[in-house]
Amino acid sequence: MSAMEAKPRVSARHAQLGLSDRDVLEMYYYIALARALDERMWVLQRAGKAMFVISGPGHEGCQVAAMWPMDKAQDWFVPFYRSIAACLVKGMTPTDILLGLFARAADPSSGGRQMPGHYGHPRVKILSTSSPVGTQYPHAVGIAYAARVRRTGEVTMVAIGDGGTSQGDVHEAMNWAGLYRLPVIFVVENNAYAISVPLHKQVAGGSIAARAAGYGFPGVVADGSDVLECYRVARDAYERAKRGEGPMLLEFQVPRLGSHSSDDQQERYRTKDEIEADRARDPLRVFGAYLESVGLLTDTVRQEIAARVRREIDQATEAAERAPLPEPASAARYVFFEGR
Ligand SMILES: Cc1ncc(C[n+]2csc(CCOP(=O)(O)OP(=O)(O)O)c2C)c(N)n1
Repeated sequence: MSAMEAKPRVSARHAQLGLSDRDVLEMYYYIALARALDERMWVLQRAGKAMFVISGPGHEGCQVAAMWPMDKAQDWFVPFYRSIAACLVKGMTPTDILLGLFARAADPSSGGRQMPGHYGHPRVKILSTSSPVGTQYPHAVGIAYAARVRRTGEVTMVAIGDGGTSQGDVHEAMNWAGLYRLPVIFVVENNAYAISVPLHKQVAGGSIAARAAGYGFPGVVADGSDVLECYRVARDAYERAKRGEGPMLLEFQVPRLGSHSSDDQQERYRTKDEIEADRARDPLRVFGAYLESVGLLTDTVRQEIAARVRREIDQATEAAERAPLPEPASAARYVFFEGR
């Protein structure tokens, strides 16, 4: 029996939330997997094998926690470019993600025709990502509206960054969802920057979550480094949506552990102290420390998870790199309507 299959023990916070030892170790595994995949993508970009990387170091904890209560087969997820961890929990594989990075024909997001970071996977109900930020909010509300009309019971979760909430689309979407009490969970991953623009230049009222009151549904703030707290609010939002009580806005305040993208250098507009302070809030470390404190993340378990993650990322890199590029003749496929 491997250490990860050890008999569940009852321990403080996570047990109170109804999470088993196995659940929290699995959550830690996904956070570690997303982080390792992220790091691998940067290495590949620096090695000249990928043209661009936009990833989410620091965002993984809240993403895994928010996706956890969802029904992975039935519900919908509408991601943004930092949603790697959420997409992994929802059902994308590291290979799927790297096929997109290398622009390979088998990339489930776009057949290798989108920029990296534009996740989508019809089979696992992840909607394709658009480049203009904010457009995903009305898309998500449209899906939630359809679910209501068709009485499917599906819940939709949509994610965005703090800067993206300045777009008009976001307000229209939340207004409509509030009016019709739609089964949609609005996630805002607030890392306090929109590229190099700090939060105080984007948000006059001081709070993103507070905006929800104006649309007639609750908005809550959670520390994005506190995986269990993020899980608690996400589960509340999910249960509320399932009961037909309408949307909820979850603002996760996350550390920003990297630059905006591989075309950016955050050291040019952030102080050393600020970057250091964010490092101390790294969800991988914070959640790891919690799991250690309750005796779950022993050295053996940590090594076992690290080895599993390394193996999966190595295999995914090899498979994706070997996969063929799309045919030149398919360049215009899906650009124009192809149905009847
Ligand atoms: C409508 C639109 N305007 C501008 C851009 C360029 N752009 C891409 S990401 C981004 C910053 C978004 O910041 P935020 O939503 O806070 O997310 P973060 O990248 O910080 O996680 C901008 C301005 C865009 N893609 N779409």
